[in-house]
Amino acid sequence: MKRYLFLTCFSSLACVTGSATQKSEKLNPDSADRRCPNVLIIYADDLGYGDLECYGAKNVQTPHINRLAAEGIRFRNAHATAATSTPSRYSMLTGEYAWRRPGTDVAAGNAGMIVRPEQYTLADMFKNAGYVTAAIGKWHLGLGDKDGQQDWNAPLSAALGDLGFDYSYIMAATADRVPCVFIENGKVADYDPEAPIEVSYRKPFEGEPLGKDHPELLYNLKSSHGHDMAIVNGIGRIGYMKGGGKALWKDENIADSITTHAIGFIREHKDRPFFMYFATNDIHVPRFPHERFRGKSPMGLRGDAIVQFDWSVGQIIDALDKLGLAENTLIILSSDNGPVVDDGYQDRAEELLNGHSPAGSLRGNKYSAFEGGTRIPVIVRWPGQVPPDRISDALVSQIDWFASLASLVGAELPKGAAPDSFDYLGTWLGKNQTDRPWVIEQAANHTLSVRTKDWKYIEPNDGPALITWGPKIETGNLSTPQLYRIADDVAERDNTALLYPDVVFELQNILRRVRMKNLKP
Ligand code: NG6
Ligand code: CA
Repeated sequence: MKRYLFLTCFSSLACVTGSATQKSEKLNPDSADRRCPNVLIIYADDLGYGDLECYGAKNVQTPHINRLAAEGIRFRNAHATAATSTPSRYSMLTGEYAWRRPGTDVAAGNAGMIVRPEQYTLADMFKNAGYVTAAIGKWHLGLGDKDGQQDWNAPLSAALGDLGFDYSYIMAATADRVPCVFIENGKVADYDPEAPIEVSYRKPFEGEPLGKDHPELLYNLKSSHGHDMAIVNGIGRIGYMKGGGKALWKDENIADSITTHAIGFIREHKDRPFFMYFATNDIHVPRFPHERFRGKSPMGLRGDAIVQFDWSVGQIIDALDKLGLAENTLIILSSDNGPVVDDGYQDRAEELLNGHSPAGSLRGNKYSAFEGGTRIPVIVRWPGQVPPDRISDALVSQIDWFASLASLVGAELPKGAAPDSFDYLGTWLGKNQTDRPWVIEQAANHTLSVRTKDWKYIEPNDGPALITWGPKIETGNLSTPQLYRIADDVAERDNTALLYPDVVFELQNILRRVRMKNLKP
């Protein structure tokens, strides 16, 4: 059991200016003292570097996110820690690289809790600083004590309450994985006692039709690869499921449900500092936005899912405005990994791109060791504290949100907490453009890369050049070292490893030392 001492949360001004002369005052978090900013992480899923209008997208309009960018900083060299969801989220929420921990790859919907209750999480940090904390939306880091042992008809044996979240309303994994129900504070939301829930990733349940045998039942979306097991809401999923009844989600309502819950939480806690991790289902597959977003982009469902994501963001900033909280809320908007076009459903995403480039000018997509896998949009807004309409080209990584936000609220971390996270608060808040000297990126097959401001090194590995399932996505794998001079080869076309052996050596050395926990940025 973790103890919460409610000791921290100093004057944000002191933290922001870093002024040694300014006295840090302790705040009473239960009072209406508004100097601790609310912190809201808006985390999209599979949203690429080129997918937002304010990052150059032409075929989709994102007015609300454009507004955040106009009122804050748009980072152009920011990186997620991994090219898939679970390791990226694990790293961001624990401040520890996922590749240090076995069992942090893309999790099944019945995975046991991957972040262990005794680990110190970002939510623990905020809770200890006196914040009320919430996780809303996609979780994908396991629930319960053990893989496959959950009883979905009772309170789960371990859930987000054990990780520092006071409130949670989540999807266990992804929308394409069972169980297709929301979980509120460790229990299935809107539980239907008439339809007890069973979940398996091993064998089907007798009498439950499967997507692979019954394509005629896939009335909402058909699979392009995989996603042929349980059928829920006319969509094939990964994994087998029985029951759920009234608790089953309707994919077209997911954005509405999570946005409503997020706004409800904000309203309820408007008078004290809150931390909210708002992780959207958009724009992950199955892309099945609500009817009112259909046709809002010329790109079909994938574009419409971006519009729906932008709507959710708009609703939240509108709620903050109406409650008078905008000035006192730090918003960080980003994505868990790079984009993917065909990720398993016949949603015509590829065919309707119409020249749109989800990863912008970067090579590679989700799963990849190339930049497109992990370089993602990051927008930071905090009116009055973060300069408006700025671009930052500083090299930054989501791994540092933990230590930087701890620094913002004056939290002291327990020994061993967030071991890979470092304080770059000044960069995130636009006070300076200090680069991280290096950033480590993890591809889907665990290949690691090192980015510096000018270079990118991808360690050699013998994996295939394209992912082995479905669409043609470059993995970035090569059996020899790759070195790209990113400064003038952003698309990673020209492998210069043989030309610059000393740079290869230097970057390999960084990687070796980071692996050994023997190098700090
Ligand atoms: C893959 C799924 C893909 C997506 C991904 C996880 C298949 C064929 N593909 O295994 O659709 O769910 O896992 O995405 O099943 S992530 O963004 O959550 O990491
Ligand atoms: Ca993702």
